[in-house]
Amino acid sequence: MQAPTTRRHALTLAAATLAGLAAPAMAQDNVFKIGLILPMTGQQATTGRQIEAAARLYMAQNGDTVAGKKVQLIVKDDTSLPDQTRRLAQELIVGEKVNVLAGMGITPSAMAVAPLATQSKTPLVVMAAATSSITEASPFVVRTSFTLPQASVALADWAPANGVKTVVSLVSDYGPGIDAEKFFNARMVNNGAKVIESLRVPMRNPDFAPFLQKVRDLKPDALFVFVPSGAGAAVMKQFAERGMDKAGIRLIATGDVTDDDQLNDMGDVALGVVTSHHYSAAHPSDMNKKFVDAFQKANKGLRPNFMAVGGYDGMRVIYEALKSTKGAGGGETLLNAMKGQIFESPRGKIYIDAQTRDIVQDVYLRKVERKDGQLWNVEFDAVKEVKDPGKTKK
Ligand code: VNL
Repeated sequence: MQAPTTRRHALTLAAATLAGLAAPAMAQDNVFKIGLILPMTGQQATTGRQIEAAARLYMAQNGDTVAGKKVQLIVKDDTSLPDQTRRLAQELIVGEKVNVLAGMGITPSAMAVAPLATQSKTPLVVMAAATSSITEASPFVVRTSFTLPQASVALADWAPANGVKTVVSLVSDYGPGIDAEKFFNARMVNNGAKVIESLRVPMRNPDFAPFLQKVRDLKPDALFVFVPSGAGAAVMKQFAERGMDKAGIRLIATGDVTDDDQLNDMGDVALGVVTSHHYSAAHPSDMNKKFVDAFQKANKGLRPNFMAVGGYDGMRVIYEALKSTKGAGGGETLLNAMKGQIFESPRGKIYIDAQTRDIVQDVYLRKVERKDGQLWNVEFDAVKEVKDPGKTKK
């Protein structure tokens, strides 16, 4: 009679111990963690500020309980140093056991984290970085920003048809700049224009002056520029200071240069600059008007830029994947639910190509105009459903 009691006691104890152990695990189970790694300080800080603000706006508008799980956003500052990005991603995967990694302000950061996403089977939602090859660095990458080939080609079709027969390109000397140079220049040549020179300027602490002087001497019809978000105002200022516009050289660029985060402070020199890009805060849709209003209200009047929209849509992709999998399943299940999503974004209709995991979207031609005392990228044409040309070469 002794034994069963003891055994029952032992069983009860074991059950209690198990329950005790299980309690925190259960709590964990009801939390869905998003590790958002961004440059919140340093040269790319505006990108981090824009994306974090957009992610928080999305959560404020859509709640933080999805499919019965509490969504927790963990924001980490990598100061845009890829070694930091990698270290933080490691900590988030191993320590925090995040369900998703997101953010990635610049290409080197995304490239540093891609192998960790693969090893740990953690979906990596790239919200900013825009070199074509990033989606090929890991099968767990999904992109909601854009690619430079995608943004550049439309401008290279527009320019020769609008008086630009000779061009010099000037790009930041790393992934996205090299993509922009390659695809813009090749398309210009294909369209019968002449590329006089291809210039590359260091990505960190660039001094544009000597390059602009060189462009002045070469006297092309236009200068084509790509620099990452945050560096456009400096280019614009030095372009004016060197009297390039007065020398009859037109500035054309990807929309990274007439970045909505800075555009309004650039002054008259920006007027008339034609760019191609996937998002303008002036995009005339109801959804975008609501997005811009809500973003500005929540952020002391800050105007959202293309980084913000990448962050906002990235959160949408994560939320909908969680919903459609009903909160069950690990990285691979979640990843599959991100592929093929199609929806209206503040930028227009977009989808995540199920094969490439890259974004397909309209690319707009825009011209800087003053309206109600403010500078805007006003869209005047659109190329529909552009797939990344960087991937169709194979
Ligand atoms: C990148 C591309 C970064 C475009 C950017 O801004 C940008 C990148 C920080 O892939 O590093 O506008």
